[in-house]
Amino acid sequence: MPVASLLPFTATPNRKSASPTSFRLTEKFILLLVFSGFITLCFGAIFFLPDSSKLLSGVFFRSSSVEAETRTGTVSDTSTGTGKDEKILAKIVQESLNYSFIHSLFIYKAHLKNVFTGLKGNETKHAPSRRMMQFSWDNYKRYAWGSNELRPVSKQGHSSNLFGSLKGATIVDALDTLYIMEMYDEFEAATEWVEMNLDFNMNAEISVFEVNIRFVGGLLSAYYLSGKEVFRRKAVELGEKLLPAFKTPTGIPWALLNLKSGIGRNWPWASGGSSILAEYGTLHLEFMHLSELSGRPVFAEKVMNIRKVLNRLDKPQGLYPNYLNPNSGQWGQHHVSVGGLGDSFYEYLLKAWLMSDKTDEEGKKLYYDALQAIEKNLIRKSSGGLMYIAEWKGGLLEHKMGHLTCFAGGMIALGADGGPDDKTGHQMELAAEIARTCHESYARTSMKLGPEAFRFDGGVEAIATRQNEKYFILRPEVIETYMYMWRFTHDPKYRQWGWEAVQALEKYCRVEGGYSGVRDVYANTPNHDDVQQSFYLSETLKYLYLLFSDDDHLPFEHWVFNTEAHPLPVIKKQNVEIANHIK
Ligand code: DMJ
Repeated sequence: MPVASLLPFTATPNRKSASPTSFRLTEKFILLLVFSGFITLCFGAIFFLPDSSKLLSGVFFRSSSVEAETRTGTVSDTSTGTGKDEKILAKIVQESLNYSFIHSLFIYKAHLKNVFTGLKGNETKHAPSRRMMQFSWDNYKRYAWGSNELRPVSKQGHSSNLFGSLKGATIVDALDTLYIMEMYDEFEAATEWVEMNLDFNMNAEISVFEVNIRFVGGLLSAYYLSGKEVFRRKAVELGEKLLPAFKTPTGIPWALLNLKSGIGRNWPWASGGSSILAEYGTLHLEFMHLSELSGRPVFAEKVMNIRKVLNRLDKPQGLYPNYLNPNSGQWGQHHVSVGGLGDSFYEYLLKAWLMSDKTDEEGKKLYYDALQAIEKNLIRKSSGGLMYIAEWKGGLLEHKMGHLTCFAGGMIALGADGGPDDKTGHQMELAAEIARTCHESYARTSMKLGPEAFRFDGGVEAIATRQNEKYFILRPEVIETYMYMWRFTHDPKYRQWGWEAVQALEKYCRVEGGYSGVRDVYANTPNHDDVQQSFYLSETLKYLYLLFSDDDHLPFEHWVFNTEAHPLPVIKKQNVEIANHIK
């Protein structure tokens, strides 16, 4: 699909150019006219040139791969077969379409809207989360620039083994949040770092899932929001590096991959050498976009094959176990969870359907069937009336819900109006109940921040009983659900709950050098874990910002958020149809 047809969806009411040299209104209009003329000229040229269909397909459906060839040298020339001049013309037309005409048009429209309404955005509502972002970013920049994460208490860099020796996780994860919050100077600094320093050619063993959702997802969003070619190029380059992970007898990818040798393996703790559902099942959105942007079907093929393998397997009670052996293609232990190890697999079924402009019927069916099985087997109500999603171990329920599971309120709300048998009302109620339970898990602590896991047994409800489940690491899932619930209901309680979270974060997590997780949310004074997670900037603060934004800021009909809150544009049906027609 053409990048040009995706970029219009970047329009939001307050959007302005990320370029440091922005134009005045009249200059923009003149530019717009000049580009309109230029585009008309180019279209005329295209239609009157010999073999115009080839060139058209180059411009609209393959032009990204032209770029990839010239800039990375990694993509082979299987696409257009056009000559050098045609390629150059295609490239000029594409760039005019993508970055100048379309972008200017929408920036211009956004500006006009503000002129007419007299609004400069919702600065007052946005202000707290934006200030929090500024503080997190400034401290990361000051103390940990280039490291993966910041240690805000000891004021130094931090790296977990998820990224091997890859660098800059916070920078890549934060790019789109900076852009969305209109922190353009910071966005420029981050872009420069990516251009100069983001390198994947290293002997590093990384988590395929984490690198995909944070790095590939972050780069893709930064590309779609800003139109800067460097992000597209780096995303495709990294995607190529991840492909050897799929070299298993079934095509179910390894969890860990050495970027240099291409050798993969699974986590040693995972049931009998299994791959993890939430890891191999959370590649779909990014890989579909990699195919769109590179013109190479291989990425889409890899993730569609995962579905094929899953479709062949029997599902106990219609549920998906968390463990699957990539050699035998058989389930490992029958553990099922909508939290850790399972969560984003379900999220990506729904979002694959939404991101395909509702053409991916298989994704849709898989999601609603899975949700039905979850409702029947895992969702329960406590005696105190709290709805929760339990975990399932070989047929037995563990009455525990993770902070991670709280994302499900947002997911169920997002899918509520698409399911079979007109269950919208029922699913919205379910989503609201889960949001309420997760809010209770916050409200029942001293710090008003939620524990990592809370239980509904032994006489407690929505409370952590084990010491090693009482920590809070700045996770986003509860605020994420508030954001979705707010968008769909406009019930002010969701903003109120979000505001409570802002106050708690300020009181207990903010330290001199940034924001830190805490070890026990039931204690009266915080014991900081000294990590500012990169997902705090990419997810928690972004969802807070969107919770207090107007609904037309990244509207859901045009954008789908990956599991790390990186917005990816919906691939519009008409573009797919045009592409198929021309092919
Ligand atoms: C994020 O990296 C993603 O949301 C992932 O899907 C689950 N966990 C973290 C945040 O808690």
